[in-house]
Amino acid sequence: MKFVHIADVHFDIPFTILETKDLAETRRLEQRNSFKKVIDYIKENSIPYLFICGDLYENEYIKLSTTDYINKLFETIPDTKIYIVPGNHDPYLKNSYYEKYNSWAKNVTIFKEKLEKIEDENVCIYGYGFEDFYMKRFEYENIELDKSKINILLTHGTIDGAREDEMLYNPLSLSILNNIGFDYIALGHIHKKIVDEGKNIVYPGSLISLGFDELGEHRNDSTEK
Ligand SMILES: [Mn+2]
Repeated sequence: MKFVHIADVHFDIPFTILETKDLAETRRLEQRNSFKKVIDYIKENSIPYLFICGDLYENEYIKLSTTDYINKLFETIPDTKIYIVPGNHDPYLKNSYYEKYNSWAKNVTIFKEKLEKIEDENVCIYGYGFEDFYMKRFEYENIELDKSKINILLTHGTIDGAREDEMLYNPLSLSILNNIGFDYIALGHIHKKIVDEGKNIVYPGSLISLGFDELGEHRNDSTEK
């Protein structure tokens, strides 16, 4: 199957690290353009699924105009099913745009904190996300997969975190996840691209560099499995 997996777009982040408001505004335009490139890629290649694994926007700063921009792009790929798991910067709060924006495109599904399973032909998509700025240990050990299907987990969190603060962001255990046996685990939270040894647990990294600690290439690969 073909899908595109992105995370950590952080729409409308203020970019206060940049010296002038003009520079920050320019960077936010680049942020929009890079997202549009992803959508254009999906359109040109008829990719059936888009997974957005948290921190699509900044809850505190996201503007209605930006939400409209995102949603209009979603509407340009009506044949692509878009699955969003909210992260710690865009939790599914009451009055968040996830909750209050009532024109989300028909092809968009937004997960909440309760694990949901969506069956679609030969694929089972499992997802859960943040409903607040923090999420402690989530019970996922007992998930039993139908191995005759392709099983994908979407979430936003920390794999094998050790520090106390990491435990506040949906801590996940690599060995437990490996035991469950998902074919692909689409994550967000870490802004650097990380692919585990089995090549099926992936942080795509932020879409564009959001700070001077995120330099280097940021690529939008599509994955075929
Ligand atoms: Mn993030």
